[in-house]
Amino acid sequence: MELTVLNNNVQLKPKEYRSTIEPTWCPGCGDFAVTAAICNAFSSLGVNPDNAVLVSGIGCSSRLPLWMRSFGFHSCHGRAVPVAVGMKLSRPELLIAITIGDGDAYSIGGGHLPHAARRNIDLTLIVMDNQIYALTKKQVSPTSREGMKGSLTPFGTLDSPMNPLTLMLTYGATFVAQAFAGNPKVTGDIIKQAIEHKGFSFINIISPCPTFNTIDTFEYYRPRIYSIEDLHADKTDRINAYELAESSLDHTKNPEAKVPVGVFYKVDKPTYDSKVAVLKVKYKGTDTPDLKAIYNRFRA
Ligand SMILES: Cc1ncc(C[n+]2csc(CCOP(=O)(O)OP(=O)(O)O)c2C)c(N)n1
Ligand code: SF4
Repeated sequence: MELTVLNNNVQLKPKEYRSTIEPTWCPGCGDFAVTAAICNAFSSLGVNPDNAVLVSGIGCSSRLPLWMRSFGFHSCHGRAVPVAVGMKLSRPELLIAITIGDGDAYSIGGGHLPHAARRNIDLTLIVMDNQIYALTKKQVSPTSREGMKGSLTPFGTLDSPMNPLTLMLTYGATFVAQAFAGNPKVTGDIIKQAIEHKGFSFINIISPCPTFNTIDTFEYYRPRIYSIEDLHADKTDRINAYELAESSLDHTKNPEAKVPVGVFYKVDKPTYDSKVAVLKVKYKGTDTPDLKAIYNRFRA
């Protein structure tokens, strides 16, 4: 079964995807721009908000579904991906996107990523990467640069930052991209492509936290960001994708190095949810489970 929500064509303006609740983010937080980019993507795809679910974990960024008119699920820290997987497998016709932070995605929830990616479940994973644990007030995260001082690492972290792009390419994600919150138009377009992609799509969005990360700011990134679109036209070229992705962290050691944004990799592969649909038909399964029969199986 393939995604049907894109056919709804409801013609809402971007701001009509926003809920009536005012965001509680700090002024200047990159996550405002990510919200605007998601609204732009939904609007240009004609997504019906009644058929879209945003699943989050815990963190500043994970509050995002509250500000949106679509359905939302605020799950546990690190557990948004398995919650979204369960939703997609039971309701494959819905658009399901995950909106979480770098700590949530790459640390406590990191064990879920390889399996969601290798199964090619039709989900869109949007990570707001501020390179810090912001909600818990400045602990270093897996993407914090080496030497970053945090509330628990006053002399600077000894860890090296992980590279989420090379990781997701290795895990088998069929759509791998990076965006920058400082350019919401380009970010909206990448989110749109990710939603349209049938399979597991991943976007690392550099989304600065001006309150707790005063190094990796909008001002820091703006002159370093460059688009890979012109030099990387063949999105199925995994080796080139990998080399470009690998260069994404060079700037932490070399002040001259640039930071690539755009779509690194995109290939078509059967989705897990479409395989489940085939299995259901083959073995005469149903979309309306008999809950009473299921409860009875587990009664003492
Ligand atoms: C199981 C569990 N462990 C730890 C916490 C504490 N906690 C809440 S949010 C958070 C970090 C959030 O950081 P990140 O995912 O990077 O999102 P940000 O706040 O930076 O957007 C932590 C450690 C928790 N809520 N639940
Ligand atoms: S603490 Fe940082 S990530 Fe959290 S709302 Fe404020 S600016 Fe945004």
